[in-house]
Amino acid sequence: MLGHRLSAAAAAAIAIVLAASTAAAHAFLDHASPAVGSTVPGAPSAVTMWFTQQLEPAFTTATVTDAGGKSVASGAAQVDPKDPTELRVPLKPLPPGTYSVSWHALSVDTHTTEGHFTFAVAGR
Ligand SMILES: [Cu+2]
Repeated sequence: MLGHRLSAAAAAAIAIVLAASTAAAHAFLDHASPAVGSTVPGAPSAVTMWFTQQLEPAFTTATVTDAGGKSVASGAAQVDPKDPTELRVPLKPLPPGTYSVSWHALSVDTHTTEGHFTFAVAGR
């Protein structure tokens, strides 16, 4: 069961890397915390994503949902004013489970990109 989850996560990470290398001029997800496909031991207070290009805050957003599709964000997704490649979504206290992150970005070169990934919070 865990093995299946990890290999799906690895495939998703590889797909993102391939997309980034074939269209390097756009804002693709570089890395995230919690990491794409990872299982974290405790509930994170936020999902933070770093992109390959600076983002336009007004047209960049992300949602985080639980297995039932319900939002678990405690506030709006925000681009960091000090680092416009960083997008952060604050989270409610998360019970163990798998969560989906879906992002839509407009980069400063006016191209839109989108993607999604999952992470899991381990049970105790
Ligand atoms: Cu572009």
